[in-house]
Amino acid sequence: MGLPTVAMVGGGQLARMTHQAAIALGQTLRVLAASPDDPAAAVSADVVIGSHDSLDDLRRAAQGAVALTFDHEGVPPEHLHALVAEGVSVLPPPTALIHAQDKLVMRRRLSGLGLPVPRFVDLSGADDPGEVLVGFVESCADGVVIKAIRGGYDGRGVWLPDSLDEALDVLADATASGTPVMAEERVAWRRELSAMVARSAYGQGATWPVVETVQRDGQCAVAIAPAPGLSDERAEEAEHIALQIAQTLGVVGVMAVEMFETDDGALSINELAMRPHNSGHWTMDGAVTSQFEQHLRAVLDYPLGATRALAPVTVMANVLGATETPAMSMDERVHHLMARMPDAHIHLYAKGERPARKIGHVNVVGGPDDDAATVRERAERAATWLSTGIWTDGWDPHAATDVPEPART
Ligand code: AIR
Repeated sequence: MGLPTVAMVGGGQLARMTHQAAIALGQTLRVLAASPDDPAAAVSADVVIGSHDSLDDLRRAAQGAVALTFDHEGVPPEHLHALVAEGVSVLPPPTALIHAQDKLVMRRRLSGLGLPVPRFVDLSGADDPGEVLVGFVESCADGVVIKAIRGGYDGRGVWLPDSLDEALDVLADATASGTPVMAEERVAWRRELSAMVARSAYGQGATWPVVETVQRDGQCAVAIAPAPGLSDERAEEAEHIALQIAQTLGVVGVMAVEMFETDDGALSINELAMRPHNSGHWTMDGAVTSQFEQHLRAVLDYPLGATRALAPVTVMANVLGATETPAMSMDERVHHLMARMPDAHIHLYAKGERPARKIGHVNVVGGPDDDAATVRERAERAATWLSTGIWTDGWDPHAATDVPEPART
């Protein structure tokens, strides 16, 4: 049909769900995957097996594709600059992507733009980083966070020392392992928010409603869309910040701007992710256009899709691999969930069930009279069931005689 091919670096769940969106547009997503068993490699007909660390493998993936884009940010920036020099359309461009790869570059840029970020210091370039850290800790009333400047995600590479001694220990360990780190002032926050935005190559921008995210053990566990009780003013401010960052940095594709709502009701930017993001999974069932289709539209320079929510509330809950894999098969767990909650949208990634690994998510789209707490409880109950084979409300699928919740229309 002459439709374009987009190549994505990485074969994880984000690539798998982007491929799902590509199918609807008559396309095949080409994926650069480490193994044919990777979630996206298992479903795409156009797979390049290789490493995101190899310039040659990246070149093979980009060959003949309209754009090269990402399902994770762990790609060496120098390779991406080399590809751009060879004429590959790398989107988001490496000059934008670096702000999602390097926390120090990001902090410097955003604070330079006058955007709300916590105070920070670089501990990687200082002659005596210990002295810099001591001075900084003393100036931070609520303590500090130490972060690896590059490479961390899902809570990896982030440390929350509770005393000056602990902070110095973290610094000593990082120095010993050759990990460049920075320190930030700990933000006193009441909840976490995420503003998802898309920007096309042409420069069109669109934001989805701002969501509240709940993190557990450094990982996103739940997203509630829209963020309950967020004032219109704050929501607009968050969306405006996301659009401004996308525009100013020249982002092409989707981006998540993770923020804190501080104790005094202000916003503070935490992290940027320049790819489809966990906090946008709700859009697959709860918004007119999903983040995955939007990412393709943006990198292909198609007009962007509408981002309106389809319901007053949608909740996404992650399915994580359990500490102990349940005796009941996933097939049987799915069967029971479908029987009990016919309106739950199940998304599984065909990944091995390792403890705490993201293996799927459930979206529950609320009805007109549902409140966020009720929808959240149902989404989390469904996700925990798929993870562990345990119903958090004590329901026994084999002993139960009560009638399952009816399908809603
Ligand atoms: N991912 C990328 N950055 C953060 C996350 N969660 C997604 C990508 C990547 C996959 O997680 O889709 O390919 C890797 O998951 P895992 O469980 O193999 O570490």
